[in-house]
Amino acid sequence: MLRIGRHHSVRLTIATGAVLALGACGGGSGAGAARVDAEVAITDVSFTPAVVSISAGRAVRWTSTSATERHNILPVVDGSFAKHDTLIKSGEKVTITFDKVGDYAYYCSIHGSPTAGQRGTVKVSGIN
Ligand SMILES: [Cu+2]
Repeated sequence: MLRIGRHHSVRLTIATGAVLALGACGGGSGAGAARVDAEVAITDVSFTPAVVSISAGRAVRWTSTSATERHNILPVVDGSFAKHDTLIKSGEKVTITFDKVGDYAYYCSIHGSPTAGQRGTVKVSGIN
């Protein structure tokens, strides 16, 4: 006697879902850098202008016009924004994006401190 076995077909569903974790990129104007809303010159002993105002999600760009001195950009409240603690040379540009509303005081630790000397503030307001 010949018995015909039943064939159970098993479907294998192979999920090949590649999950791409995209870094948080400020939102807004396309991939990459956020729009620069304010420019600050880094001179030998100051940030000029010392106070700038931008909208949330936008960026501030610092440019060193300081021929020989080197500088950094440190938040007075550590962690309040992405600090730039490597020294900035003459002609170099640094762009930092600010995502949250608030007043962000900063300073250069070479020529200032949180309370004196080379300091500045970035005022970030909500988008209207
Ligand atoms: Cu400095």
